[in-house]
Amino acid sequence: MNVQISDVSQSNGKGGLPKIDITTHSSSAEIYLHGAHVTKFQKTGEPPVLFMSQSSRFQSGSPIRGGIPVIFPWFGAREGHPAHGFARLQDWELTGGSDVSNSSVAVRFALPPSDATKEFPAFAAEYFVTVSDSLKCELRITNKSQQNFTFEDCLHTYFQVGDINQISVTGLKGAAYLDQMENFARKTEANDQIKINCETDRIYLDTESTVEILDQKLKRRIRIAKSGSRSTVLWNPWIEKSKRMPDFGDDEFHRMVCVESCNAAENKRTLAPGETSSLKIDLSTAPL
Ligand code: TA6
Repeated sequence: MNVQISDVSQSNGKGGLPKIDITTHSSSAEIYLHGAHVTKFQKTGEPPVLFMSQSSRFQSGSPIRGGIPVIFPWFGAREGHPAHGFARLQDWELTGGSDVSNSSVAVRFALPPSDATKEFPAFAAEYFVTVSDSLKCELRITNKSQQNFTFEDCLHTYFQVGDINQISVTGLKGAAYLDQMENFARKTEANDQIKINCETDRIYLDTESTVEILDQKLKRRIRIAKSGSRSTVLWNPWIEKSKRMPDFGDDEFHRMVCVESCNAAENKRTLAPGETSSLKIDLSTAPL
């Protein structure tokens, strides 16, 4: 990694995996090359924005549990393959970066070809992360083949909350969703403020809305703005699924919620030869 940017240091993190640490005058972030995985974003003087499991694995072939998993080229389960695609399991290359200003640092990653990528039409996958008083992430996929390329992509963000029982999620009222807890039954969101009090696993469809997490305990709102994303997934594993996840603490569901910005299920994407897609999120906080 020969990228030299002020405020960016490179080191070996957990499990000896290479990572970069970024500091700005108002925030700090941490990104592992494994999966180009943002594992930390925190504004100075505030609790972390991203949740990280204390039981996460940091090893080749395993996903990191928490932060922002980069999901591509499929979402969810796939017969004979790891769930959520291979992008989060591969080592990405740090290909560039710059001090956008004294309060913002941008870095860029690329997914190198591998045995896993060869099963798919030729593509280029690039990931851009900009750290400032907000966190902006962009996943760009370019179809380098001579055929259409259909895939799903998702920034599967884990957010830290003070207490799952004291949050609500807004911005999805009226959206259709597939309820994975009822065999993907199709429903419509009736609530302006969604409360979570059981295992929740929903793929909201055809929505480009900004979502907010209103956290009464931390007295904070987290705003998830997005573009190039037609689906939003809302997930909390609650009690029983938490116990079934070896890389997730039994009681960690109290302090996290996933709001994932995706193109999944019937919102999957198709790129014509030479076309490029862009999935962007902009994460920010404000006092409640
Ligand atoms: O995004 C929700 C979901 O698909 C859930 O069904 C749950 O499986 C979660 O992703 C985590 O998946 P993972 O493969 O990271 O354990």
